[in-house]
Amino acid sequence: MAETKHGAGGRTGRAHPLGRGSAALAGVAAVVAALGLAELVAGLIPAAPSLVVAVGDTVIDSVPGWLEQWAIATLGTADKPVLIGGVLVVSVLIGAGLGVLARRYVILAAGGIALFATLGVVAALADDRNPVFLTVLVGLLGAVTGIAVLGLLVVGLPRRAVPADAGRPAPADPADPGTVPALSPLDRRRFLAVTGGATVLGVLAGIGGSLLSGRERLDQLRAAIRLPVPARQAAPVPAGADLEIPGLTPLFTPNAEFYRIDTALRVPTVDPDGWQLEVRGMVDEPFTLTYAELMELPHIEADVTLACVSNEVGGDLVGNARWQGVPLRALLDRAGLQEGATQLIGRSVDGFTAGFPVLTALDVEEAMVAVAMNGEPLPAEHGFPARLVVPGLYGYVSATKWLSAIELTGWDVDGYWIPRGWAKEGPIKTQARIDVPGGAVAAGRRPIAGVAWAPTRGIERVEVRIDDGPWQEAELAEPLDVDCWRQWYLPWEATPGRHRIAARATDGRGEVQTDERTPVAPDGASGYPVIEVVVS
Ligand SMILES: Nc1nc2c(c(=O)[nH]1)N[C@H]1C(S)=C(S)[C@@H](COP(=O)(O)O)O[C@H]1N2
Ligand SMILES: [Mo]
Repeated sequence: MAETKHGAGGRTGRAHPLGRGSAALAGVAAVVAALGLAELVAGLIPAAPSLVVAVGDTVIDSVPGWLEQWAIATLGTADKPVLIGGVLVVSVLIGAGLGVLARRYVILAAGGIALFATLGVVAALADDRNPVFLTVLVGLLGAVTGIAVLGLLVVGLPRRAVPADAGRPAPADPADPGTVPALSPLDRRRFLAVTGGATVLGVLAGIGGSLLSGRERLDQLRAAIRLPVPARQAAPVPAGADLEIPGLTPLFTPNAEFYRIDTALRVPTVDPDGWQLEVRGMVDEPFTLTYAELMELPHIEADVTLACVSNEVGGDLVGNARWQGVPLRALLDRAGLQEGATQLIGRSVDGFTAGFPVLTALDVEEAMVAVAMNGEPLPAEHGFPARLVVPGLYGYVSATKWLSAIELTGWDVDGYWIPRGWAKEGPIKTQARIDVPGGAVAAGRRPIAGVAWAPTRGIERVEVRIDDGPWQEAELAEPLDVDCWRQWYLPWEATPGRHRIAARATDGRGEVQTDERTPVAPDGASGYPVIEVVVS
């Protein structure tokens, strides 16, 4: 218990119980906790600014032009994370310095934290879109948190609040009769716990806050967008296209339930105002479109079922939506294809690429740069502000989200997944899926129902086999479009016992889906879907 004898550190004139290294750690913990809390509040309250981003913006605005150009040229799209990282590193170093300072001059160190927060507030207020009250609130919360953590770690707790060691009463301090403010430093174990805890919580709060704030802002932007009326609208949905059988997949998959597959660790949040789509490569006239320009071109609407090559037989990595956007053919006509331009590569803001035959883009009228999904601007997860949708091709070769460029190349260039062992070409295989009944049911009349898809070819027939019985033809829902899945059902008199139900689809060209079972790699799973049903 030697530490407690020192009372409030420097006051006694003896060496401070915290070493320089520990004090520096305490300062880092204080700054990380302060920044983390400030970021979290900024993320939770949409109008509240991120002070870290504000400081970063100020740095961009104040560095000389040549330095900024150099940063963009050498770092590319990584410039922003690098800048934010730089602000954080400097902050942590300042924290360490303030921690060491606090061993002797705790009030000065607290003032340093307050000054540090003030700088953030001043930087944010330089942007007059940031409301004064919320900006000051964020700064204040950060400063109070930082000072509290630093004070706790460097000065300690009020003596009474320090629990006695292992039940023994804390020994009285002869130098401290109890009339002076009684503070005592934390023991080593508590010091480490508080330092580590504040740092970890600060980091988590900061990550959470920055994730939230990006999304908040994006959702505000999306909500403000007005979609143009398409020049060519999708055909009205015929009565009877959706059988509305309980448990059966609806004809249109709501956006919130649409499967999501991508390599992005964090959903890219792309501001449409700064976004551009480049059409380049083997074309006569490369050009660039802003979001506003893309919205002014004639739009089409198309109902298209999208499927992932990783979808297992019977799996749910497939969905159907009404897409709106600009047909690829119009963009290619404008650019003028050069000889040898056999592949269209979609490039994403996050570096992802996917390529498919140019002929597909020319032949399939509904292949488009989509800006809307089921009547609203693309959700962030599904590629806002723009993505490719190409009927008939698996997403990994075609459906680039957060699209930044359309590149015309020869066939030798490979998209992201090709060197990773997936097939160069990815036409969607004809598939059926059984949705109902699921698992166990009571005996009686039960529909067997599901969906089947063969985008660009359509579905002509679905057959069902129960146990070792004959293939029976299912009823089909009214067709919506050859690019969409089609619902089907078969009335069934379920008898007690265990049953195996299989299904198979025939596409619009009369080809029955293959019975041959293949895994998803390299070009998509095949084989009939089979379910087991227990009837009681
Ligand atoms: N930028 C980007 N786009 C991408 C991907 C990706 O990883 N990154 N994955 C593709 C794959 S494999 C599929 S199946 C579809 C899925 O689209 P969804 O998430 O909107 O359903 O997006 C495609 N577009
Ligand atoms: Mo996929």
